[in-house]
Amino acid sequence: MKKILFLIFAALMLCVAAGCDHLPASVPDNPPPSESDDVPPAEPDGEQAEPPTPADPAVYIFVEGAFVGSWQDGAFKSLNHAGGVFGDEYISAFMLQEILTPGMYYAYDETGLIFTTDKIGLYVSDGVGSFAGPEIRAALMNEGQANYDVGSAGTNRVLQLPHTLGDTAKNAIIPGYSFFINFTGWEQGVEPPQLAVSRPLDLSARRLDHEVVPDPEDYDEIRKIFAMYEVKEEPYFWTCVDGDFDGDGEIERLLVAGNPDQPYIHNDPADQTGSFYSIALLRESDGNYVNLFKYLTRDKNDVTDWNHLQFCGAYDINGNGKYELLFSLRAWESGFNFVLSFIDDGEWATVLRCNWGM
Ligand SMILES: [Ca+2]
Ligand SMILES: [Ca+2]
Repeated sequence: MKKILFLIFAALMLCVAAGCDHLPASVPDNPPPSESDDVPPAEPDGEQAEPPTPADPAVYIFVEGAFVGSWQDGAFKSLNHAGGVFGDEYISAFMLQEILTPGMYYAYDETGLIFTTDKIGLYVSDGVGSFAGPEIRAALMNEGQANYDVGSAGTNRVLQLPHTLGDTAKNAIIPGYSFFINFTGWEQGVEPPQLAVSRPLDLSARRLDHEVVPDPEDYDEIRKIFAMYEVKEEPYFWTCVDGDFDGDGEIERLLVAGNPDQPYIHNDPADQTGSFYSIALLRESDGNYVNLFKYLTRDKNDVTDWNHLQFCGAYDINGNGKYELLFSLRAWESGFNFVLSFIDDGEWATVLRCNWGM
């Protein structure tokens, strides 16, 4: 029931913006053959210009159903400020038309490819998290087909890909509160996958061990951090995964931990701790711990004052032999989905993020 409520609530947001007025370059895979053999090839004249380098099509990326940004021309492009706070508007305006241009999306979970789909869904409503402008919302209501009713007056739309938006809707910008560009494949009851991308991933080199359990040293490390924040509770590990995350041939351990409360609701009057601690660490092969992320809240006895860090999988999205680490920080109206990448200077950094409160 909580999950249903959550999904219904989740269907109540989408946001706003304004921005860019161009689409990514689209390059055909195979140029058309020459129409005629009569035209001789151009002679080099000594000043021959370099042929333009064709741009790779952008790879659009969804984490847990929410659009977080793209990979294109050797760089990630984040929807929201990668290091921002909740409520920041986007730094990178993406047009809705962009993510409707690919003909197919590929959905993954820990087991690998779980489905492909040529449909995408979005939520059109007026309020927090809606598309900007009544004209655009009205126009979007006329796009695609209404999907199953989740109690929101049929404002879910399903679009067959590739989809070209009409004259008004073509100006729609993906809201900076990327709550309801849901991506499920749009079969009722199908939950958003950990990752959905607009080109298939090569997972052949993927080696992750989810069967490991934290060592005493792992507990000690978290306890040390907890002690810094005067937390007396024992850490609870949500995730413990071994793998060569940074592609150097050595195995690291990813640890995601928090305090031992139940993850989503914190309203037990008997529990006066009222604290929530979410931490992600990487234990390197030499035993050193790298702090990837931590999020601490200390408010008491308020149903909205919880947080929970959910690991959403490790995938090499950009094909460089290093895993990107996907997370969703679940928090009441202040959460976000984000992606860490091992960047060139050897540090893990947030490269993609979208506001995704609940
Ligand atoms: Ca490694
Ligand atoms: Ca990578």
